[in-house]
Amino acid sequence: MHYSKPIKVQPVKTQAFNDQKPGTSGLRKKVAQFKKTDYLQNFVQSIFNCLPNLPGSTLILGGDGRYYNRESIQIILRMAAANRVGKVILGQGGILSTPAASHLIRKHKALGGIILSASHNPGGMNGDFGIKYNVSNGGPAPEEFTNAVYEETKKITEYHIAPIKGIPLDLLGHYTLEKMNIEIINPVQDYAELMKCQFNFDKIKMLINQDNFELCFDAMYAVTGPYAKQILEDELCATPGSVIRGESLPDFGGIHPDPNLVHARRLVAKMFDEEETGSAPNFGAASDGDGDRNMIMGDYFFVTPSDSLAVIAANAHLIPAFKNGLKGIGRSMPTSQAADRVAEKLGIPCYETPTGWKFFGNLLDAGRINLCGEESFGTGSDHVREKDGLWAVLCWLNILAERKQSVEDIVRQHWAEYGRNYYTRHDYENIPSESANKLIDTLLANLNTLKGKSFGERTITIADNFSYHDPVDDTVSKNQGIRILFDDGARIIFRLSGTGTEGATLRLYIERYEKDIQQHDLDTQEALYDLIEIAELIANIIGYTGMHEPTVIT
Ligand code: VG1
Ligand code: CO
Repeated sequence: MHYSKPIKVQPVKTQAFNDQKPGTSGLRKKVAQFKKTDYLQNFVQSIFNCLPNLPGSTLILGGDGRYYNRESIQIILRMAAANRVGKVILGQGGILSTPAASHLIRKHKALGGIILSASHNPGGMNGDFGIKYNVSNGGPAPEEFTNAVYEETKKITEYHIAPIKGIPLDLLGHYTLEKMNIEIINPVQDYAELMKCQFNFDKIKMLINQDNFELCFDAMYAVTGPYAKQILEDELCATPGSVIRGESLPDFGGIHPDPNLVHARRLVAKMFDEEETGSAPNFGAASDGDGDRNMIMGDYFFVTPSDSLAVIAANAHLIPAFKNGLKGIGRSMPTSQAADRVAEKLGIPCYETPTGWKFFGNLLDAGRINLCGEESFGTGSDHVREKDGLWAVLCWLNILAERKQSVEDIVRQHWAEYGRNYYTRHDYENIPSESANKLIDTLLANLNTLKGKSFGERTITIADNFSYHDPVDDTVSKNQGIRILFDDGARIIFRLSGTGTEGATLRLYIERYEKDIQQHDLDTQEALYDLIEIAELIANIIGYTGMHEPTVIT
């Protein structure tokens, strides 16, 4: 491992922590943990120790603005200076959405970037904080790198930090810290420019400005507020106030900045006209803490993220971003197979990767895919190497502008053509880790006995622990979730979350395909009821968790 020579500063002695293993998307812990003496410093130095080309390099730095963002930025700047980084490009106020940071890394051909975020996890003094490193393609560091960082955190004995005062984070311009240059930039500008090249802004503007078109974007008091206001309200001329909860607050106003039907309550109430005003907006969307997730809604209608991916794929020819056609689609393993059907019809490949955006990076870089998504409200393309909330919203607006139909009509026609993949995810949050591990271990031990078992008219054809072989670099990632596949295409998947900070979260993903158009109007939970029961029979969730209901259903 390479250690960059510090500038004339005495290194600070430190004790290693044993809990700095990055999860699905970087290191996430309670704020209190991150505030422990040297906790952040150890992790940052461990990243730096794994970067042989650090001296003289350019790094991008910013976060979602949550509590502890500003303090962390000052610490990281001083450490970067002491580790002889050449230049840091920083979002004003320490702000950068995750997709904006990804874009800046690519635009400036930076060595990489440090993003401070715990994404959809709650913020504030008692909430969560997080940090992750993105590599030079703009994407999350691959497992090989995060594993190396983890190894480093376990043996670190010292770190380097320049003994200098903080710099003003709110003033645009150029600064110097020791010999390191710092450029503070407008966090929205470059991203907004990128969006203009991806979509037909003129057509979207015409749509948005029709008298009978109303739009509502819920920024959930998180990072996308300023991005959405500039792009949707200032540039696309949506009525001021179309962006709700648009101020970025360090505690996200006390809410859980997770764009789903449970947490984006304000948007859901509007879209289902719960106040009985007589009409709901025609298009609704929400994003998460760091701006990489999206939820899409029509009036009185919710689009599942898996369907959203499939609809975008089927309509890609209408979107300038895909003017050269779709090369291939990527979806995470638990994401529904709706996109596979579109890929099949288009005659392009569909890749199934483990959960987490880092697994799409190689496929995007190699030009094998240019559209990808996850069931967890994540959609993106090769314009950056992260999922991108506002980008997905603009995809939908572009499709609506071209097709001149409602969101619901577009989705229903999609089902009519391709069939409907009924899909749900049940989360059991905050289970004692021991119980969650027992549940998974027992399931794993019983996998061999499941193949061939029949439940009603269905028979299990495959029961395994998903392992991914990356076709680009041949790396193998094991233990990526338990799959129970049935002969009719239905699936039950179990995995433990890798982003939580308290206890364990069990995710149960359930899907079945319905070709018959007469059966496309069922309630999702009812449509999947028998599979939900089979999942309980197979895994004894109630027995292990003591929970009779999931905490969140999406
Ligand atoms: C969750 C989602 C996963 C997503 C990850 C990061 O991970 O399920 O699809 O990539 O969050 O998204 P897990 O391990 O908790 O299931 V974000 O917006 O939190 O960066
Ligand atoms: Co996120």
